[in-house]
Amino acid sequence: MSRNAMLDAWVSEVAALCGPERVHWCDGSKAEYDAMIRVMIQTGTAVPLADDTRPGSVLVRSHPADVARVEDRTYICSTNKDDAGPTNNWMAPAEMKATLTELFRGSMAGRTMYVIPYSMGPIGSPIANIGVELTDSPYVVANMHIMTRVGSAVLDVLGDGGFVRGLHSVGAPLGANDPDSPWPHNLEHKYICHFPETREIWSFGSGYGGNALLGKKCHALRIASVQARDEGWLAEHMLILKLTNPEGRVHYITGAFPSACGKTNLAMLTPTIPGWKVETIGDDIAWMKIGRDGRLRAINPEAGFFGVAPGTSEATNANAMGSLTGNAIFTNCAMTEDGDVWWEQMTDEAPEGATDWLRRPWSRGTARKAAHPNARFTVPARQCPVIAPEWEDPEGVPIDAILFGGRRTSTVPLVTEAFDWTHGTFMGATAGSETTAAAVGAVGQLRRDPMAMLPFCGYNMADYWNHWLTFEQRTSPAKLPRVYFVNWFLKGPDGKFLWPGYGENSRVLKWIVERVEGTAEAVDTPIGRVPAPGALDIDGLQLADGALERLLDVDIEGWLNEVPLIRDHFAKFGDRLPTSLAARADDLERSLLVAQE
Ligand code: GTP
Ligand code: SPV
Ligand code: MN
Repeated sequence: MSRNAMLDAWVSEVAALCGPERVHWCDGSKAEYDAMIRVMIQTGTAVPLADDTRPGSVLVRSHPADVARVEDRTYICSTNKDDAGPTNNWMAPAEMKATLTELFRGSMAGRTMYVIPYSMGPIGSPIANIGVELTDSPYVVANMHIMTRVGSAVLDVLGDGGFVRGLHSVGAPLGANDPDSPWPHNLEHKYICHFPETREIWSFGSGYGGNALLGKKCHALRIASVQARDEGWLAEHMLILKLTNPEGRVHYITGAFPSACGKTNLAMLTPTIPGWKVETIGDDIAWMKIGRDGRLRAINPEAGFFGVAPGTSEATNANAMGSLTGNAIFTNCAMTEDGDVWWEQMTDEAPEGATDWLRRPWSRGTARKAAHPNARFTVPARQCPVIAPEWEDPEGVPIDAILFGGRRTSTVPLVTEAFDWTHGTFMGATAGSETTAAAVGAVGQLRRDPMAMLPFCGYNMADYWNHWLTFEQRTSPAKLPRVYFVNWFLKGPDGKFLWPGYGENSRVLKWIVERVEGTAEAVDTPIGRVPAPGALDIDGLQLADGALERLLDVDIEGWLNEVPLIRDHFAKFGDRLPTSLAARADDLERSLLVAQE
């Protein structure tokens, strides 16, 4: 019981529908976290890792049919279909609730229903937003403990106020004598549904990541993007980093890259250029509001990292490795004989005698992958060796530059600066990227992923672009961040990356803040401003012959081929498309044709 009548009534109503054996109100304590881990060990969901290598940590292995977000099962159930827009699955709220009600009926039988009051953002801060997740998964409770601020203090702040309602069930009821399975889920039915007008989330059938940890993508992006539109701010799929130059001057940068396209890595990067320092504010989500000073300020609503494990190593992301020394939950990684986790590229040499994520014997040289490509770690943000001291500042940090990006093997140069805010919005709106293992489906297919929000925007994407465009009227344009497009993923004819990436990306960040400070040179091209010859610091960097030219080259033919793709993409939005974005497509084509002559 709480002091919130709406919450109590809702909990009773859901308990009556779902029929759990008992209801547990989460207090957010260490004892509660430990109890969740114990339950998972008992049911075979988790195995403890060796205490001398990763104290307080476990490995969890999911069912192979439940390993990533399910975009084709994700719905935005607004009253009007047009308010969900052409990029979202839609069903009328009443119809969807009727379907879901039957699925949820009795779905928690034999299980405990946990009531998780959580805060996105520091508890009690004016920018924080409260949600309550009801779930029958101890894995969700433990992960929510790390990823959000959970507990009784949230209820104190909530008082009798409103909150985002998140209902989650793995959809695997247990009969009286049924043994539990290591990864309960529902093979047949999966639904990740959002009711933006009533600020509700109903998620059924999956226990994995963004499908089940409802504070993350469902609340902090899909529902929050609608709240942000209504209240005049932005909820974005962005990392937030603090960059300090050798003279001690500080700049804050956000970056929107699609899932598994480099946010966590950039947020924790170890610069290769002397005297520069990066500290982390957030690695996945940014909420941004115009502050009293007229600047766009960003906070990280999360409290932990749910990061991609494969590819993470001392060489690529030492600060992620340094965050993972204990108190971590690893999901779908391999396990070594001495009780540690392992994943592809974690060490130069793969282990011998390991167990893969499907619990099969695995050893160095085995052809299949040891870890699932979307294997993840969950770890408290405060464990990051380079977490910025101000990472929980309720005022947020003032943003100097916003990056958009994606995986593009051709056409899109290493870095391009937008001419102005509208052009920056155009760059974000037309961003393309190759799909990754973060969502179920084909990998490596080029698709438009506007602002890296394609799977996360809770309303019509054209209205969302329009909302972005309004920021030029919300403050003086000079106070808005500059906008850049970056691409670490260009490949040469040999199929190898042209740019070394990771810590070397600090060279691009350096050019960007020097542009902000007005000291770096750029040249105008039809697609935006690129570094002038010599302006990008490549001191001490060994690049292949001709690589730099290719990285900074504006491929006029390639971009002329891109224009019809952009127009097709825009055409999907009919007359809801902001006219200023359509005009930018025309401008782009015109200047490309001039450049071609
Ligand atoms: P989500 O958590 O799914 O939102 O992903 P993310 O955007 O945080 O991506 P992350 O930083 O975890 O990187 C995903 C994959 O891209 C990892 O396998 C990285 O090793 C790889 N990656 C990240 N940065 C770079 C880079 O600069 N160059 C190259 N080639 N690969 C990179
Ligand atoms: C993403 O897919 O962008 C993630 C992982 O950050 S999940 O939480 O599963 O959405
Ligand atoms: Mn993400």
